[in-house]
Amino acid sequence: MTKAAAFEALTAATLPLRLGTTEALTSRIGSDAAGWRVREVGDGNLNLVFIVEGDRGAAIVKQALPYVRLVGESWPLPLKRSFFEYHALTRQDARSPGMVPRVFHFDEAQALIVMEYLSPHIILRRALIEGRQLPRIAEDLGRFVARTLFRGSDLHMKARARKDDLALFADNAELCDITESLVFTDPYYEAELNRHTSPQLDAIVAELRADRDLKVEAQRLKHLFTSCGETLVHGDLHSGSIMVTDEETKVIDPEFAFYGPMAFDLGMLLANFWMAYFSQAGHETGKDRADMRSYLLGVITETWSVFRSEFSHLWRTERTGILYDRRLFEDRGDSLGAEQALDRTLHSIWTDMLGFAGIEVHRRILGLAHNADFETIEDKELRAVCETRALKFGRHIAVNRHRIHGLDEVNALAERLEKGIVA
Ligand code: SR1
Ligand code: MG
Repeated sequence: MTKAAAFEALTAATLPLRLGTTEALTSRIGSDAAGWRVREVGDGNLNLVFIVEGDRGAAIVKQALPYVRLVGESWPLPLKRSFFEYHALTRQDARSPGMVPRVFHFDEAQALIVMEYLSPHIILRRALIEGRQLPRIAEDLGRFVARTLFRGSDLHMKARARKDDLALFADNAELCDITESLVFTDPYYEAELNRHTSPQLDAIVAELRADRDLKVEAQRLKHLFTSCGETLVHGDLHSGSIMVTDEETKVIDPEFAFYGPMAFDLGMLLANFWMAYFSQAGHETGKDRADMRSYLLGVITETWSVFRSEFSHLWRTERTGILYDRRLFEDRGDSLGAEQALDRTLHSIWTDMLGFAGIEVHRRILGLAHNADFETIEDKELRAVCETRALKFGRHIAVNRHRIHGLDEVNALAERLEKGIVA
């Protein structure tokens, strides 16, 4: 048996030499490796991403680094996240076909994945900052989340298969640890790597860190995150993990995948739409963004509604797992019982979704990993105004999540904060 070569990070210069005979690549982009054009374009926090163009096409080569790129070698991170990304992509593709990039090749020792180059797609976050209204995102993402969450759970899978997957993804502990610290804990105390717009936000940051109800709620949500292995979640479903054109939506980067709570992906996704909403005032150069703001609130409402209806459809047609056994309900003529159970399931996803969303908003303003929606607002005073509104919004939906009954109420709060009606 030949021994796998030791890991070595690629560079634009070494990539053609090292992958020039990889059939999965040469068969798609052409075998004249000396003529390949290679650009490193990774702008995420963790990995290297190369676009490789040959005379017959292009592909993406994504490689994990043994540390957190955003911070440097002082923060080691295992290469095996690439293994989890590969396995998550194959499962997402089976559960929601056409919604993730096609994978052509995986090399575990080199922690690299060769996959489809999505073009002319751009990162959704960038599109929303530019004020572009994408017609398909709510429908595509609502359906993607419903399908992946439902079909990765005990509602649908055979118990043995789900437990095998639960065990497989349990080893993604270091990436879970990032979320456990960066999302649920660090924002709420003076953690070393935190930063915020200062001095403008100093007072509200101190207030939030002294807010007992908020901290308890954040820890309850963390408890849910660590202990509720219901389904295979994407684990990092923000607008930087989505690529779009007007016609197509693709979900990328599932390296944080693990068995977690149903509501986590939805909470993160909707939080990023709400942050896009609150940041619009900072991108209003010349043209008013009122239309964009109402588009974003509409996207939130539609994403949730598509999610609900697709999840309900799957509940009625694909409930083949060990939960809410049909023999107890439909087979005995008690369809209403199955509907009652569906209502209760959706209600708890709703409540937890609000909590995760509120916490995600906070960590992007108070923690280490900020997002470009706010960061690209150059006027610090204006950025702080946008961030303050978002922080108050996040606090409200996290703490009051059990008393909030619908998106009309949540979006109305967002509008009042945006207009300065609520202090
Ligand atoms: C140290 S990693 C920081 C963040 O980047 C990723 O995209 C995740 O969102 C993570 O929390
Ligand atoms: Mg990522």
